[in-house]
Amino acid sequence: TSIDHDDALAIQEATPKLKKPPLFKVILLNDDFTPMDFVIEVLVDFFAMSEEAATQVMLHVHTQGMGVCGVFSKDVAETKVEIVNNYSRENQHPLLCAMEEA
Ligand code: TYC
Repeated sequence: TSIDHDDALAIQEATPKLKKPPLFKVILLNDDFTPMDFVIEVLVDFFAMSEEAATQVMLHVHTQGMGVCGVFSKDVAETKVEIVNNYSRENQHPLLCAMEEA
């Protein structure tokens, strides 16, 4: 009635392995021109951050050159990058959003 080592191996061999989908970091890049308030607005509106969290992330990007806005599935990360970059262009700011595998 108990499952021994050979049983376990047989089960493992017969079980299709489902790989965990990769996650992607969405990152913001610093630049010299985008107003700090605009970056905070982007983080609040598109990454559901509080004003306080958004200010911390913005200042991190401002001083360190880049920073993580969040970690998402590939589809969600791609959509966020596109939405943020389109919104920045529409408002004539050079702010850049990108993604990298986590
Ligand atoms: N460096 C910008 C400034 O001094 C502010 C800024 C922060 C720009 C974060 C982009 O991703 C960024 N106005």
